[in-house]
Amino acid sequence: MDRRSFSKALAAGCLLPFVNARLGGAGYARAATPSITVNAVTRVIEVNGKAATVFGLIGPDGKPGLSMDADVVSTVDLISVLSVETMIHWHGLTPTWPQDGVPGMPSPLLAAGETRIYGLPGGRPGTHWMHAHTLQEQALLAAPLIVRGKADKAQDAQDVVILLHDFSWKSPEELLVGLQAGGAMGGMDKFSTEGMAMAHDLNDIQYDAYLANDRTLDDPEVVMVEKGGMVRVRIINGATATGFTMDVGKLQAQVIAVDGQDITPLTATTFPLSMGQRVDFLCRIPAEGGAFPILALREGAPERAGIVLATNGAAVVKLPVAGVANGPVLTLDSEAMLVTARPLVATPVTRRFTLDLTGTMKGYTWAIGIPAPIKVAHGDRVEMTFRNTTMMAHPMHLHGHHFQVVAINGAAFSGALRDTVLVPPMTSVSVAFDANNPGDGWALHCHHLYHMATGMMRTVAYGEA
Ligand SMILES: [Cu+2]
Repeated sequence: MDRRSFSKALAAGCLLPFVNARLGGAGYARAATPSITVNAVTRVIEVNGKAATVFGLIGPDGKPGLSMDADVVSTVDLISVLSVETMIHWHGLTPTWPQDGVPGMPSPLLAAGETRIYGLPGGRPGTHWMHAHTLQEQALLAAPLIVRGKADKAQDAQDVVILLHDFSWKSPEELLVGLQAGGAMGGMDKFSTEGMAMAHDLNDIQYDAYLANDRTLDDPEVVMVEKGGMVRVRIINGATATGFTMDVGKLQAQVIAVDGQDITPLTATTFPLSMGQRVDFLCRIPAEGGAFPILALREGAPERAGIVLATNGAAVVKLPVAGVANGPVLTLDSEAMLVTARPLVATPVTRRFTLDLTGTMKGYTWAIGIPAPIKVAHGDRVEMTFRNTTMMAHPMHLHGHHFQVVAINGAAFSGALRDTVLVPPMTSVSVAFDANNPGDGWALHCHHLYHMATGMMRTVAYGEA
């Protein structure tokens, strides 16, 4: 189906007869609950005044993204309206392994025009997202996936969702070839402080734009809010190779969740957000009203993305993309202060792994070094220590599980529950999780798309070690 006939079908509310729904590799049988449809489409957005053809994931309301109920298993019909193969990973959900959405692990890519049925547990309420686990992620095949529970529905706060992205007029294949040819070094930002033996490497891709909900900061989305009201801002870093620091400005704010998992509320107006990570701020709009930018500051560089919260009649001042200063370099200072609302049950660790994050900018190859396959048994309490031996930071993501951050540089603490943790250069971070979701090879990888594509990915398999 081409885009025009797809739009016509959507408008007519009769898309389903056009597609041949079948049980794909996911093998999930349609439940009695009504299904939610997600369409993988191509669409046109405007970036810096020019038309850009990108991918998109359109939910039942015709807008990007999906909202699910925490208390039910939702049947999701993923409908590919693309002319190329594709697949979507449900980042932050913990479905069965065949439904996880990594190509070939184990399910095959969806063919052009294919519909595949997924049974996705809502699980705990939270801010999650869905995205291609391929280079298509760079071309915006990504959207919010918000799971809401009873408490959320009762909460007297307006929900505002922000998906961040980094945009290039080049194709991801071109960007990758450029990195492998050594193109990274020329444009790379260096960061060093006193006492640091070597400069850290930041931003190996200089993008053409940084987007918040598909828009640049000089043409932002403006969300109407109420004077004196509460707003829950759910932010997803869907960028492929850019870290940001979120800044809610003058608003009174608390960070209430990271990676969709509640924490003990932390009073803060800024928070670091690496690729794949999410953060939820609960903000109070002042009684006198006004316009309040929610900014994403690019790491080590002046560019910004963001949206504006505005009360009725407030003057919205146009903000330039470039700020006056470089965005902060992401550290674990905030991470060390986080306390999960739901710690893992205290139990002895039954299996430990140390994984060396290695790589070289020359030739652009990255890896997770561990001599043997990573094998766990159902019921294990697993502890993994990531040791970053490189000069770039790596946001490490494990599929199918939530882990608790339990140590930074060997100093134990009871940190946040997450699915993606930042491991800065020359730093070690330990995480613990319960092996409670069997699979023959759950993806474990760096969420920098080009680090993953050039080798920084392993699997965690259940079975006899
Ligand atoms: Cu990495």
